[in-house]
Amino acid sequence: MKNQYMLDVLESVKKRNPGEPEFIQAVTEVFETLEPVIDARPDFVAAGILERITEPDRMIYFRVPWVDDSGKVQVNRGFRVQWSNAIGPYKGGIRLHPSVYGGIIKFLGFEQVFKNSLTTLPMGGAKGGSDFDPKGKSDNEIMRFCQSFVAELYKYIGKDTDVPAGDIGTGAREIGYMFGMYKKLTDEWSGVLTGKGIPYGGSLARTQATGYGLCYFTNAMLRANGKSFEGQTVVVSGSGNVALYACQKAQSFGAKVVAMSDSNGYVYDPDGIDFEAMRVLKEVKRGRIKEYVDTHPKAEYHEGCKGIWTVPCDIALPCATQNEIDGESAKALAANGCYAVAEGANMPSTPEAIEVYFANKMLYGPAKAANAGGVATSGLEMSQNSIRMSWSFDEVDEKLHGIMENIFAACDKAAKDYGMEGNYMAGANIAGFLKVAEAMKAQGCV
Ligand code: NDP
Ligand code: 2IT
Repeated sequence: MKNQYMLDVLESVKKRNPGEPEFIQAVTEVFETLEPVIDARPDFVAAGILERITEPDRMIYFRVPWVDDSGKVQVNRGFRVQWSNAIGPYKGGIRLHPSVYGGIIKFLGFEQVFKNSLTTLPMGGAKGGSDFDPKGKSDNEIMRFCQSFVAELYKYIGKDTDVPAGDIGTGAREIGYMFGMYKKLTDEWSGVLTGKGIPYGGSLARTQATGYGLCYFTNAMLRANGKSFEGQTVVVSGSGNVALYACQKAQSFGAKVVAMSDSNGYVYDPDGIDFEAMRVLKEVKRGRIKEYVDTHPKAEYHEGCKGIWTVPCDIALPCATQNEIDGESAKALAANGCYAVAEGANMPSTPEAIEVYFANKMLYGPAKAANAGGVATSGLEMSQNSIRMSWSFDEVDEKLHGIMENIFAACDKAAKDYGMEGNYMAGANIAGFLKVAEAMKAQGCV
């Protein structure tokens, strides 16, 4: 990056956000690709768009006390960052994981602004969460935590204000408990959360949406480069909501998914992952991935989740967490012939890994474009709640498919327009940014 103004803004972002490397990483990546836009748009400089877009509208930190099954009081920290409502109500998931702190929520909230813009639906960007660890907790403990979390959060959210949803550690069960508590506190039934259960306002296909959307995006990217999923070997990291449905859709497109993981290790199945067995193990039994080999004797379990990137594949779909592919893992992928990486997780590739993708001319589908199908379908859930209607699975899936095709087309076009053909990372950042920047400029300095 040569633009001195951008270097100065980035320097000030670094100074103001000490100890938050993930947030700095996300901002740096966006800035590095926005340079040609800022060079061409002095009006954005005059309007202070970069200074404003790197500072959230507000950030809420709160205590979440709850009583465990032994009667002991536990205290976690809750977060909600409301980043930008320039183009619609704040919107973004809630992450429950012991690694959560302000910097993680900020990187996710910042990314969400551009992602939501790419969906073409009217949604601003937000993120929330807690350092609560759902692993090993009983259903009642999960419920008491969720109720306490919402007893504070409800003051700040609303169907036209801020609409949270799921993320790591937050699925339909948690959203159900949160929705119940919101309703009790406000005496209002509204589409204040998405990812709800189907009997009470959830959208069909929201569960599948992020994984399916990832494959729709990847399919479009492959097609534009003369390739397809058919007959390809695929590795999917993670085995949660996004990973499971990415596996299912990739298989339906004719690919063979040979490996999946959790934070302890990975399984390799030379016959291809048995999707239904994996879904029941992870979604219904809430088991660990190593149990898969108990019923699939040809499959192997390996300790350590990083090893999954040494499994030879044509296409890699990282669907677990941030920075799960480092430079070394990216080199292993490239050396084994992998030619495409598309991100289901948020920021799963380190900057070094991304350099390796470009150096090896691999196709690279960045998270904020490739995994936007989840939040896009959340937007469709909001629409259904507003018009008091429920669309069929096929109707929602078809809309999702169209949105993902359009997102790929927008990334492809923006990259071409700014002289970076094939760089979908730059295309996603530019296309996502332009809409928000225009909206911010039009609305004045607020
Ligand atoms: P889940 O909680 O359903 O699954 C998370 C998966 O990732 C699990 O297999 C988990 O393993 C693994 N994982 C989590 N943290 C780590 C870690 N620190 N190291 C290694 N593995 C880890 O979450 P989702 O599937 O919903 O989310 C996965 C990713 O997709 C996240 O980056 C999320 O932000 C992103 N995303 C999610 C969307 C959604 O709609 N849910 C939408 C867009 C993006 P274990 O069980 O061992 O913890
Ligand atoms: O990262 C994400 O886009 C999500 N976790 C989904 C957010 C949403 O509001 O559906």
